Amino acid sequence: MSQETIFTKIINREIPADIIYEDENTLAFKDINPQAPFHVLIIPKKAIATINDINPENSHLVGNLYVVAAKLAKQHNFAEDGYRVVMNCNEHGGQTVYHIHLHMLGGKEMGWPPY
Ligand code: IU
Repeated sequence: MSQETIFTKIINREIPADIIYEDENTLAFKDINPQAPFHVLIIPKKAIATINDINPENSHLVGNLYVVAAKLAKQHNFAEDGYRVVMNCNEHGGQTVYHIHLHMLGGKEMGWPPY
């Protein structure tokens, strides 16, 4: 199931976002409520609602999110220091927007566990 969310509007430039990366399948933009000095959301342009909707046909789109994360980390010079990527799923995971997105957080040392 794929429903239109606010992220579809960002992809279609119907609402503004601070977009820092785009290619044919993927978009990355700054989170409006950053939890780290660098906090971006990396999303597939094709809407996939949750991790539960990933399958062999669309999994390459999810793999691309990690390719972009690695690229951005190098570009922004914190690949070696490290960073965190997180994808929340449904209510217990803390998901609020039902278009999968990889949170990428960098520029500071993260704590663990994340709660
Ligand atoms: P979550 O994993 O679904 O909880 O993350 C949703 C994120 O989307 C959250 O960090 C919000 O700050 C962020 N966000 C955004 O960047 N721009 C928006 O217009 C909306 C949410 I709505």
